[in-house]
Amino acid sequence: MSEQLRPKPPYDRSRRVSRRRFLGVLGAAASLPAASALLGSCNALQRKETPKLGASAEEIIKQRQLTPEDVTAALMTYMPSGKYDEYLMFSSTGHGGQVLVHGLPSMRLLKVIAVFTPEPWQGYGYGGSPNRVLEGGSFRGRPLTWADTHHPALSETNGEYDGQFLFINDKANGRVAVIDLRDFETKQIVKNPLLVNEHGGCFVTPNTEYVLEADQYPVPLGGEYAPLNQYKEKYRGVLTFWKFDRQQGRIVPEESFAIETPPYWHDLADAGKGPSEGWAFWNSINTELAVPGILEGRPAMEMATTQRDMDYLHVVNWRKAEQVVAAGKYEEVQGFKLIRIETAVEEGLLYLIPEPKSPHGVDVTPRGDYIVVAGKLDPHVTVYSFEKIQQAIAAGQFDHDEYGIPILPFEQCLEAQVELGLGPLHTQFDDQGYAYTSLFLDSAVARWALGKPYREDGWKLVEKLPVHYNIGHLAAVEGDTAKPAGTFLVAHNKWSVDRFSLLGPLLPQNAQLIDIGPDRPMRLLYDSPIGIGEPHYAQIIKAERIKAWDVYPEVGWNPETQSVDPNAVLKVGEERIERRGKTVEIWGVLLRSQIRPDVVEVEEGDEVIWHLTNIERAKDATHGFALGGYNINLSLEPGETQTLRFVADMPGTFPFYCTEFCSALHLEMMGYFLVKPKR
Ligand code: CUK
Ligand code: CUA
Repeated sequence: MSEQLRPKPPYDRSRRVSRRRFLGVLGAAASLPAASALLGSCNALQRKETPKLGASAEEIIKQRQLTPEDVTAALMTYMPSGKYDEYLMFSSTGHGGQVLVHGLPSMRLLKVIAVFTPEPWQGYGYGGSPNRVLEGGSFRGRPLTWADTHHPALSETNGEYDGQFLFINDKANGRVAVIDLRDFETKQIVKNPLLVNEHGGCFVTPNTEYVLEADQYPVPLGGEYAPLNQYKEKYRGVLTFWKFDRQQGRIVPEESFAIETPPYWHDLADAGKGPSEGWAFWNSINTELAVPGILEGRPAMEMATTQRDMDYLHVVNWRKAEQVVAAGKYEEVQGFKLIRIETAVEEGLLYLIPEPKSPHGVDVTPRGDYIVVAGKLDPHVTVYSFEKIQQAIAAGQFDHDEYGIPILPFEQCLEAQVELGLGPLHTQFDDQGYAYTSLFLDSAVARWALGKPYREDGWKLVEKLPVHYNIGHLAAVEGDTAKPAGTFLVAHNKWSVDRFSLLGPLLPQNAQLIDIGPDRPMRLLYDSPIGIGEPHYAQIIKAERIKAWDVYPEVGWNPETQSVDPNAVLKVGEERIERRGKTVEIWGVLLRSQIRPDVVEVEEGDEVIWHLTNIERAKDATHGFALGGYNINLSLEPGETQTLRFVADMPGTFPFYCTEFCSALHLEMMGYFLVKPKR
């Protein structure tokens, strides 16, 4: 990366000058008092902001020197007590390994969904059935307790979010998780056996037939050892299509498949829709096929991977790939169906199109007619026409890369290039025919007009809004679906620098809410610090689409099977303890304010199987079950049954208790687990 293209720290001198100039322009345009009020609100960072108790609205506005824009922003985002947000935003947390759910426009954090990282409050990874979910994501038999989550993907029906499931990828370990949005719990983690590191996932096909996932940093298939001087021959990229069974709510690895590619690094992906349904698109970088090796005298990867002016957009006909697999033209590698490069070429299901230098995001327009690529080292977005791609395929005039994959002529597939600014990354859409692209180096959101059939005044930049700072992804309401809603957009900024109270050198990210309503310039409404991990992508859904349970449908519900558990205890008085040789099995219940049975005595070395059912039917009457010393903690939501299995290998006296303050006599909700030492 050249010096000029490095992200500028927002606090450096050049930025400060340009900000002052920005304020100067505003001051000239606006009336003098308005400009001084704006400057006042900048200085306000250091001033005490708490208004006098009992002050009127006018007094508060005056004392805090709020501008009319500030007041509008406050009124648009304020959520009175008891009122619900209209939208829900699901965002990744990067190497936090979980998913966040925020309400919009209030930007209130509503939930952290435990996905790849154990989370005690949700009883996730502390003895109950979620342990099996986490184990499903083991790496060659080794448990993993974190992930680098990047791209949440809501399930879709006809290209619109249906509110049923959420998928999210793990870049670090090559995994995908499935979350059921009836109870907002993670149900499955699958490990991709062909790759180690990935990035181009999760993206779903318009009816969620498949969840897309591809490598980022290639390895030999399955991650076996091969020295780096065999990169071209042995290392491979993998475009994966995970089959999703909506009825079961699970990915089916046996019905999934992958397509082998050269060891280009794959970046983001998107699935076609409308006319392009049945196709998928992946960006790539490092078509130079460079490998690291600074100590061996090789150039650093940031130099080596940016030599060529063009990389390759991968264009995949997945409907055809599906037929090729059905016809048996695949190999089993690591127990996974793989279409080899030669087969993919022969069958005409994989094409490349040159794309400008080191692209990052690829986003299909709402009608499925264009593919927008943003190249982080190119100030333009490049727009390809799906129709033109099809014509170029039909015309059959291809170059080939060194692996024999056809390359379609760039000019023949190109619809437009729009210059937006420095460091374009990701693009979203609204209902007015506008696209929104994040500009990492400019720290701005660019609003630009799509061409026909979206708008007459198409393919041009409309305006830019500064954000704070170094924006990565952005998310508009249903902004990557067939029917974007417009209204709001959230900028997921990587750096917050000076926006929040300083709490040590690890700073939060800054999610900024932006009004993208029609017929007016974009306006910044709200800064929301993200103190849990680093969101990359996010999706925003209309809240009404989600039909979550308030209590489990029946008493004794097992959230793993989504049905009544045969070991559930349905009534108080039916709890019991049985001993069979060295096994002690307990059927227990929890209710306000008892854990029954409340004394369990076993012998050291006994195997303990402990079924626990929360028999409550009242909303929010969750009970916890904590067993200190044994690393056990469950969260039992109303109606839920969980089963613990462990060996009582530590003699002693262990109180167990409820961890949720559920009633006035919550502290009395306890018992003793006694493990009698061997003599
Ligand atoms: S990536 Cu993070 S800012 Cu993984 Cu989608 Cu672009
Ligand atoms: Cu149940 Cu506290």
